[in-house]
Amino acid sequence: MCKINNILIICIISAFITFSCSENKTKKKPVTSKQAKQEIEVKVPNFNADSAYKYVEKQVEFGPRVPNTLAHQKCAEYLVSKLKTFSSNVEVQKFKVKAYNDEILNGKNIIASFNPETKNRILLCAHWDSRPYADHDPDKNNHNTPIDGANDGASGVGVLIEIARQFSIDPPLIGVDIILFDVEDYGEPQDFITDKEDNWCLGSQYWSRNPHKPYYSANYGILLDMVGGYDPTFTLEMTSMYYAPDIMKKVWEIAHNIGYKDYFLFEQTGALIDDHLYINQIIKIPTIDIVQYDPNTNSHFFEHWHTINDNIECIDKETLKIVGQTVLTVVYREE
Ligand code: AHN
Ligand code: ZN
Repeated sequence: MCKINNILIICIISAFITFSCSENKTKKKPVTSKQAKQEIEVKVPNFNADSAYKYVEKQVEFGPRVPNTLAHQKCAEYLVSKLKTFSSNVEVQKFKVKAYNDEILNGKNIIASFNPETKNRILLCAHWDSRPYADHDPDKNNHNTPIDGANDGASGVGVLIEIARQFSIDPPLIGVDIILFDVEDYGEPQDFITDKEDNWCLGSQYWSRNPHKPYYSANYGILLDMVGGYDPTFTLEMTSMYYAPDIMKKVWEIAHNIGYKDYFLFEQTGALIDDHLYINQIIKIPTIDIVQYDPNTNSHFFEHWHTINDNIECIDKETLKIVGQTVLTVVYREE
């Protein structure tokens, strides 16, 4: 009797232990591999804004990077040699295009690839040329003066070079192509309107028709334009929303997730003609534009847009950090 009782008690206890253990297991939230990657494995590098700022400063020191000038040529050499220190796959795509005024411009799209063999890739881009005319300057006498383009041009490129540096230290899982487009900003001046269509973004139009690799594709693209100004807000620009609403949502949510909700607003604003338009239309890679929106200016761009004051003083390191850290997080959260 006593023996049976003992065995019974042991059975009951062990059944209880087994039950509570298995209950414990089922109570735990199942962790999908995607979650595990995001919460445990994924370490996103720290974007260094001082480093990005130096890359912006260096570009501006060449002077205005206007196509067919020496400063433009020198800056191209600098960008190529800098990117070569971070990637063994750097290509220069040379091309000639006709501007709105029939001038022939010598352009160079500069491309740095990471994990070039994988088909699972994303595209990050910005334009590296600067505008030949400060045609929105309050002083009409400056309308023919070329601009430094510290924010309009150099800021996006500075962020992308810092991202390339981070990739060289800690390679991402996904393939990435960084493309620095040329001849974005040689469009018709506001006091010389022509009937020539599509006269902006000539470098990205060229690349979209002649990608650096035959049958090139990417899952999606992110364009950075004017990402260094003070007091920035980035809104849901309509061209991006038309062609790539899911990417927009993903990027904005990640920005909120890492603490930048005050800068990335879920507010729709007007459609822009920018490099992403042609990438969407011609090569059909869904591409968004992260571009500062300022409700207080006529242009809705930053205050010194296309003026002689778009110089290094326009650049806030904090803004470079906000955008750079967001884009880095997007890349490292991809599988
Ligand atoms: C136009 O003004 C046509 N597009 C804005 C794109 C741009 C100019 N981005 C920088 N400069
Ligand atoms: Zn511009």
